[in-house]
Amino acid sequence: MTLTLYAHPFSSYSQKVLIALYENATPFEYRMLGDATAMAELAALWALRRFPVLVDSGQTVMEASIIVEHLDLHHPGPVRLIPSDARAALDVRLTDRFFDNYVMTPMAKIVTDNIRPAGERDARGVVEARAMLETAYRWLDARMAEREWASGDFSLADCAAAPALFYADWAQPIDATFANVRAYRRRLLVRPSFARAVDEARPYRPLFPLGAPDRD
Ligand SMILES: N[C@@H](CCC(=O)N[C@@H](CS)C(=O)NCC(=O)O)C(=O)O
Repeated sequence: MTLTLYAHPFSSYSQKVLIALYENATPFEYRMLGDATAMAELAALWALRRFPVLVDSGQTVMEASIIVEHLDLHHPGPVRLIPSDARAALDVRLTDRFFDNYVMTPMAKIVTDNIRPAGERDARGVVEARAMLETAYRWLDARMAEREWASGDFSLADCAAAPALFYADWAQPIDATFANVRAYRRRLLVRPSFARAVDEARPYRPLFPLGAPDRD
């Protein structure tokens, strides 16, 4: 076994990488975080202690997008997550940035604000995060009008989109007027790689700070 992944099933960025691994049935050792030993190992690997982190034959790889790129480069399978055409790859990377910066980040802002003590909350920041999500949904709805996946064939962009839209809809429900986004989210939910990640995370739903809705 050359690949070790430090991750947690309920973590959105962990799911982004798990989707990539499951898409290609790539074997790996799962170091489940939460366990004190695994947390100490993570801290030794990456000072910022953010996860997921991949260790490949002694090389530490951080940041979910870079891990997916690393997997596509060094452990490719039948599902190529970065297109070989450079122009198509650029659009995949742009779309990946869109999901991280404008869906995942505001979603996380809303969720983490809820964990703070009442006197330390950032009401204005949460209003801005909700507004950013609405703008992102609108942009994505137009983009997805005639697409099955976010950028060409199933790719890194969809690995990013799946957990981002999954949790964003719990934090700031995607309005029915954004029918293309809702349909895309449903397609992602039945994609076997993401369906598996969602199933593995089910036991942790009581941990969702806003209260996980009884669906999905
Ligand atoms: N930019 C990082 C973000 C990773 C991240 O924020 N992961 C969360 C879990 S989903 C985390 O490490 N949370 C622990 C913390 O914030 O201390 C990436 O793309 O991998």
